[in-house]
Amino acid sequence: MITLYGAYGSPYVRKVLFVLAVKELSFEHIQQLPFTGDQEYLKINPLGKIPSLRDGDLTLCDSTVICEYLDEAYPDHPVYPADTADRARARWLEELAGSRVTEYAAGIFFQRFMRPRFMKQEPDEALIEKIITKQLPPLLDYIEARVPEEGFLFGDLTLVDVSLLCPFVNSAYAGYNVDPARWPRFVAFMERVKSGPVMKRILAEEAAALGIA
Ligand SMILES: N[C@@H](CCC(=O)N[C@@H](CS)C(=O)NCC(=O)O)C(=O)O
Repeated sequence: MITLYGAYGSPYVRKVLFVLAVKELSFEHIQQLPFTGDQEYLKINPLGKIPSLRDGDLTLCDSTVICEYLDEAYPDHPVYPADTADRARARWLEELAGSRVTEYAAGIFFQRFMRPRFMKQEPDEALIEKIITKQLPPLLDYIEARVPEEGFLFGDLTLVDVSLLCPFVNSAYAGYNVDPARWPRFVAFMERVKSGPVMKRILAEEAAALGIA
């Protein structure tokens, strides 16, 4: 039995939901929130971060570790490219998306969505302005130069495509959308990733759970 710990709205949890769905694996989803100091959860993940996953006796933390495990343990419907060089490129872009890009894009989400809702604090609009005008553009230029004009990065839709989208799902919840005039390929690419049946369903379920739909 697989158990996923992690709340809707996390860009990292979304990656794992995509892999579980593509592989048609049944699982129990525990809506674990981060930043709670929950002592029971700290026994599962000492960092207190989400997601974590249990598969039988195995407990894993970190979305990339979890997704790689699922891809190896359940090889039907692979979510990484088959070619070694392509896999390495995919892992790098997944790392980029999950580190600095998420820090900035989800930073907007944290300021405009999480702070008012959960901390009763005003967003730091000066910080958001810096993210939008200074910090994100060089990363968006880098991504724009790498995404394809049509289709996905490595043929069929894989996890790296979804990983690049995920931070911008969060920023969109907070009112920031990537400018299609400046980064047209990436915007069109994200629309393709979003419009596949699996992502459509995951995003609809998430938006409903967050009260955004
Ligand atoms: N590298 C981790 C990052 C996970 C992460 O930072 N998750 C956020 C939620 S979106 C979290 O749990 N933050 C709580 C914290 O940093 O204490 C992964 O890929 O799973």
